[in-house]
Amino acid sequence: MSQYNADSIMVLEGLEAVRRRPGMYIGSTGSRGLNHLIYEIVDNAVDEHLAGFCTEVRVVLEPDGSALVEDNGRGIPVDMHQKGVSAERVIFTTLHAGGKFDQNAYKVSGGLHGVGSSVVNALSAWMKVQVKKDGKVYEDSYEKGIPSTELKDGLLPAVGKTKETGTVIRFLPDREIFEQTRFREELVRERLHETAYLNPGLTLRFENLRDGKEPEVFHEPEGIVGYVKRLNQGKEPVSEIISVRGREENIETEIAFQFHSGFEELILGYCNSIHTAEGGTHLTGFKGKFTALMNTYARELGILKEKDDNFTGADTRCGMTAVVSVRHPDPMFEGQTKTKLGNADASRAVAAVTGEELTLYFDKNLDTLKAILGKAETSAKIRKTEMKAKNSLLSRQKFSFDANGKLANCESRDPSKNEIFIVEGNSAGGSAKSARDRKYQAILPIRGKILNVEKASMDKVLANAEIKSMIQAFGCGFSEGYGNDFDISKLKYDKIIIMTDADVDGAHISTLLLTFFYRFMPELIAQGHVYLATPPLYKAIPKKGPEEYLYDDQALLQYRKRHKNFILQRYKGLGEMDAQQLWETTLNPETRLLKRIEIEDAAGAAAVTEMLMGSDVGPRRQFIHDHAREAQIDA
Ligand code: TSJ
Repeated sequence: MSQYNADSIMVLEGLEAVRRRPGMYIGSTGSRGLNHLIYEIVDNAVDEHLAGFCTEVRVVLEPDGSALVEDNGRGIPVDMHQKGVSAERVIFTTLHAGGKFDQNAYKVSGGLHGVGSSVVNALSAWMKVQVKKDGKVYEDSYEKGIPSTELKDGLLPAVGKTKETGTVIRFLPDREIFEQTRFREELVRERLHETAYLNPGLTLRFENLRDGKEPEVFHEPEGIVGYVKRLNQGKEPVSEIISVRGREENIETEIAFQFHSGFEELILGYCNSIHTAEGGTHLTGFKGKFTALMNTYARELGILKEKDDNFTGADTRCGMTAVVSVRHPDPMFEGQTKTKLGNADASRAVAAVTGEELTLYFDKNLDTLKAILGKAETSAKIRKTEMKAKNSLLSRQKFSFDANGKLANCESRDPSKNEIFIVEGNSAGGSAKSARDRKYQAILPIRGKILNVEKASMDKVLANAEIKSMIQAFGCGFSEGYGNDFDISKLKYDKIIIMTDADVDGAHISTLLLTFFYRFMPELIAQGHVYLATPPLYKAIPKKGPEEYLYDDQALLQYRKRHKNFILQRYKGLGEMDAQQLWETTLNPETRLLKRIEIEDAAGAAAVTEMLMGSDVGPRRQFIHDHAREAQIDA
């Protein structure tokens, strides 16, 4: 029997390899990897669109947990391919079969992408393929990647007639492989919408029959211009949306960008409609040329004088939101997650289009050019002020001898054993000072609202008294991002413990502190030095037996089940506890509960801070109120 020839053995070995180490092919077996299966299949339809033969794609999340993906392309080839097997079979059972069939000029392939339908097939409990072409409907099916439909002379059986063409794939992810088999609706939706922006001629339909929601249609005829419009929603524009395109070295480049009144830079890169999260050559080409162009114009216009330094790249992109999309016939994806474009020709092509097309644009739109250069000037000014403030603080620090009177330091000089508690409020600070273990525990009380560092410029941040005393106490300096003025080896404490009341203000202060660490000392968090103290919410005093501290409402619920007769004392703030109680509940390393802050927590805090600092005070108060308790409980 030809079933047992060398080819089918290779196929089986391939499938087995995928099932043995699925992470190698789809990144993970969690919900990211699971969703990846859908994208992997959809990408094939996008390829067909890029080849010029497909205008619609439909994705359905079915009630039984399977997914359906359908396009109106030419239909996967079903004719005899090699050694008596239909081409369709080869595509779905051979690893990396894609390339052999793709005559498309641009394909969504390389790296994690385009690992192919055979991988999805191998990781599915079942897969059903329907191909409509040449007036016929063909069907095939698989279980765990192994064919379960019998071929007739190596060809797929035709099950009906049709005038349409296209491909329909249905598959159910295998529960034996995935920890999680529920597709994440919002992620699928977001991805399809993104695909619509990058392929303005394509219509993508999305239906979630699982949860019985209304079908959605993503069609974005404005393309990446529409994408930039959406990204800048709610921001105050400083320029119109500028869009340019061009073709160089067989690479198509399309760029859209707009400046807003803020300071953030957001540049999204795509190659063949794959988001290049790690950036790459297309972005370096764009940025490099844009910086050079802006500096040339700034000198021509006399905005920069002969003695002035050039604007930095970051200056010229201050407040820029951009989408850079290239179509490359043979993309190379590199980097940790294979999302960094590596082709050197993409850098040259994007730079050429940027230079030529933007020169044409700015020569005609002087006002826009001046507005953009104005932003670069502001950025350069802030940068210089910040540098001065930073230098003066750093040099002062070297000579100042604990200028901060409020810090109650510990006696030990062994950083690996020392802890510093940052305590909100003076009364709590007072009892913490008497309650602590003087040998290893330092107390730094902070008062009032520390400055919001998310929005403030660096010189304002550093002028803030609370921040200054923190930087001084820690001893390791600071820098924006992972810069080199920060030296973690000089850190004087192994644990930095934030201790605030379990109320609205407390939650706000810990959010602001985390935002500060995230922005100026991210390594502290990354290396696990930052913690939240979790003082109890209640003390339960039973008729008989010992008193017990309860740290959250869950604990109270449990306690109620075990005890009928007790008095419940509710702590409103740290200041309510006496020194002994504070020691027992919050300071004593033997009995306390600490929550280590992960970098994601801090990033979340920074994002929350960003949101809270909008101009509307109403929802901000509400948000703090709604989440204050929760922030303490999961601590
Ligand atoms: F729809 C879909 F997303 F589920 C899906 C569509 C899934 C997969 C695995 C493939 C496709 C698909 C493939 N849609 N359209 C095609 N087209 C081809 O494979 C094709 C058809 C004809 C020719 C030709 O040269 O005649 C070449 C190719 C590559």
